Amino acid sequence: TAATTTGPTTSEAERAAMRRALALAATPGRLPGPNPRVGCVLLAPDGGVVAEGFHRGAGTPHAEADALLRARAAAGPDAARGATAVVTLEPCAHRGRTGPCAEALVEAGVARVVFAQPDPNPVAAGGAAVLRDAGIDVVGGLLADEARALNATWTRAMELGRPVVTWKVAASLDGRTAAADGSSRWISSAAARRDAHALRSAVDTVLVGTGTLLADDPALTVRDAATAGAAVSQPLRAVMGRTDVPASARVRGDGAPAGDPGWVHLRTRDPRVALAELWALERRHVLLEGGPRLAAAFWRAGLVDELVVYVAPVLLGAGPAAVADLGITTISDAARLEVTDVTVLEAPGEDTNVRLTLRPRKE
Ligand code: AOF
Ligand code: ZN
Repeated sequence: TAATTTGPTTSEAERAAMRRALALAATPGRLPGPNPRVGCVLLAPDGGVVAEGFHRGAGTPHAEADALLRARAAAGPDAARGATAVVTLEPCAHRGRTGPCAEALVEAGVARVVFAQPDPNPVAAGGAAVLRDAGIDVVGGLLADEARALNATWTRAMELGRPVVTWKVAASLDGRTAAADGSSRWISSAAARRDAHALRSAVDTVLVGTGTLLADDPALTVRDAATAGAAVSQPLRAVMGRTDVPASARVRGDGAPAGDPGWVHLRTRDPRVALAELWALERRHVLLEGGPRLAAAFWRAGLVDELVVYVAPVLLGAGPAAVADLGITTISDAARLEVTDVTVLEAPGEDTNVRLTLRPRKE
């Protein structure tokens, strides 16, 4: 893909503008939600910057629309005529909450569009063809890897057509998530629990089974993240299973923090059905937080994309395992994973915990 990031098809001014557009896209403080980070720079024919824009979150103008608005505010209705639009994502061809940007660029009279990542969202894709059909010069792929990295999980979800699934486990050295009597506070250290809350704030959905709900009554909110102090984004709380959720369950959100996105009960045991329902709610990244049967169902369905395991230097010898029966009876059938990161979590006065990040090996 390196071949598509440079070459004779773009100018130095366009490459510099794309780097600026990537930086704009990464501007902090955007709204939580289902949309990608996107930046846009409008260049005059002489290479000077006409206007810049970026997307602030679902329901607000797309990056291209934002840049066009600013150009017009600064220089009138014809501000973008003959300009080159440099965008980190292929302009959209659909009317969703806003858009379509490809048509807006045509109407604004831009002469050329340089974009980084082709839009992996089948609903919105096709903007490059719309622009070419209107006689606009279009180049795609400039710094595409950087643009993809900026929206790595979003891109993966779009390609999968379902939310990305991260399975989180907090366990003893012998892989148990609670003692024999069900008590589980506190296997992990405070540093590991803080880290796990930061993980929660990085996803848009936290999912547990009704078994875990009834056993632990988890609140599933972000309370203790490393980002404490700043506004923390709260995930949707999802419960999966046929059993009713008690009226008193904490997941319902009594005393939920500001910006609470609420909760949902998915009345199914089928992980595919659950993910389809979450996809319909525009969820892009689900954190599986228990219990062992839910984890086994997702694993057996091939629906775990990533694992994060907090290992505590604690032995229990009995108690529930992190995952239920996977149908494996002999070692040659063992599920084998690849470790992508090892982080030692240490804090004064507490036990050292280790965070392993893993992904399933592709067969
Ligand atoms: C964005 N921001 O700057 C661009 C996007 O339903 P909507 O209107 O929110 O559209 C979302 C889709 O539009 C998104 O998934 C992506 O495919 C496309 N382009 N989206 O949120 C932008 N340019
Ligand atoms: Zn758009």
